[in-house]
Amino acid sequence: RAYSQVSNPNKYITTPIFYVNADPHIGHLYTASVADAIARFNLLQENNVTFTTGTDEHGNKVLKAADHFDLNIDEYCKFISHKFRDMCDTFDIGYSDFIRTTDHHHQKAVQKFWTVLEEKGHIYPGGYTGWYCTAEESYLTEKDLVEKKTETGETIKVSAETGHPVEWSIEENYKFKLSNFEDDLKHWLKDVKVVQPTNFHKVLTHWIEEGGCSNDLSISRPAARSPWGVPVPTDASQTVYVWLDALVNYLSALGYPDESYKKFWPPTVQVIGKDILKFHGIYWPAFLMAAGLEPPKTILCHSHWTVNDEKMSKSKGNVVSPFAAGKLFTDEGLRYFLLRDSVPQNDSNYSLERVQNILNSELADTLGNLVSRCTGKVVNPNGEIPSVSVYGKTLKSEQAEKLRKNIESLGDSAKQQYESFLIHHAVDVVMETLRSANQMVEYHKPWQLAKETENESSSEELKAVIALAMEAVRVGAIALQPVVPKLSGKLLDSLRVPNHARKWKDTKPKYLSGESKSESEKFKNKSGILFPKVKVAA
Ligand code: ME8
Repeated sequence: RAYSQVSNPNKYITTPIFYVNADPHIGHLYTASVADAIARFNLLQENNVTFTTGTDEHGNKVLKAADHFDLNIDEYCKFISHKFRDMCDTFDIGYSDFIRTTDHHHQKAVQKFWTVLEEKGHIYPGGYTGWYCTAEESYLTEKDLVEKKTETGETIKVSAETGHPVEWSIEENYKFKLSNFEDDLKHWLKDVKVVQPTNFHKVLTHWIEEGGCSNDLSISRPAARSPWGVPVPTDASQTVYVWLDALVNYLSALGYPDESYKKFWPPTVQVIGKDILKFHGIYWPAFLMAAGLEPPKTILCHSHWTVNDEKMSKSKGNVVSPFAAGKLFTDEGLRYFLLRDSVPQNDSNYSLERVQNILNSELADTLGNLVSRCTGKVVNPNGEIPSVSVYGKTLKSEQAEKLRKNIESLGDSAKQQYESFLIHHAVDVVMETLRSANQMVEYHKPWQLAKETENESSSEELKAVIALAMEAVRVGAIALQPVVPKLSGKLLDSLRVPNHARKWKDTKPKYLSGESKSESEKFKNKSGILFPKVKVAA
């Protein structure tokens, strides 16, 4: 699984590591798919890519979950961690390393990182009295809380953001001098590119202006209350705060403290959800600056998926399992939908009807029909793909002109969209080209030309139509590899595009490349339907 190419730029892409207190859902798959698409796009650019994901396994929340299932904590963590890994494998999330915070080398890395912070004078013993939210593993201040009536009529305080209850807590612990890093953080945030899209950059800037780092941060818990964690190296009566533990995964996944981590440091893109922006946009860069390390180049923060316009939650019972959804829509279909029907800055909505409409209109109709129109029995009984170097420029219709323009600009336009993390727009660029190819086919009516093959000009026109439409499919399939690697692979196999000719530079149309006029090819798997129509919603 390791991706490696010699002497090209090194890129490090990460996902958050997921809590093992519950099963994976489509939100987790979405984050992993966004990061995977970015990693794959970088591979197509022939960069050296390391891409990591994994599971976050310490903390009271996880202990409680193991208890609930009456399982030994190690067994429990392994069991759920395996489900996340299984999700990654099922949906082609091509990680180079899957890190677990219970891994021995990770725990050693956390202790090393702690020691560096301590030696540099950023940690001091302190105490904390205040509200603690176990579900968020976070201390909250009065202004983060609202009151709520329970079923028994009792009034309790809950987190305003998540609705989870808080408890009053008095404890001794170690603190990190977060307040010392306010100016450095502001300086880091001066470059708006470090947190994208800009609405989330604004949220962070606002937090800091509102005093978000004026209080120091508790970074350990008494082991008596929080036994499931990494022991503080200099004080076994304390365990490291789960968020510090978890954030260090981005270093330990690269081998830290072994010097080899430097090859990929700092992270190129760290993909996260909006729920963990504060941890990645304030605590994480502050910890890194304190340790003398460079903060990430870009944090890509996305919004959330709702289900039928409601927030996904266990209590509502509307949590969508990626495995179940993958059975309804195929693995590639689900991945396509999640990446295609979302924008990072706003929430997106999952409904059976919506998935069905998108998949049927784009994968089955626009893409699938184009392929079957050009390879069907009547139009193309021998399954030929006529040489596009010969026929690419021969059609003179307006529709063919427009299609050629689309094909020629596809590589640059889609690249720009991927580079701006607007994956849905990259898909738009491809779909636009495929729709234009369908219009060209409708105009030239190959099914009629096929009846007139004794007429030489009809026969040549037929070959040109098929060649140009298939060129649109080839270029589109290369550009869609980050989104649907398997489906694109299948198409490129059918078109007999060799593996070494599937890089981004190969999106250049062949009829422009001046390479020697190639022979016709035979389409492979010509009888198979590319993407069967879905029928699950009324
Ligand atoms: O926060 N829509 O883990 P977690 C889209 N362990 N994405 C969603 C989502 C939704 N409805 N719900 C969750 C943790 N996510 C920590 C992270 S990293 C050092 C430690 C995604 O299992 C989104 O990426 O609660 C969110 O940030 C992440 O899952 C939270 O996963």
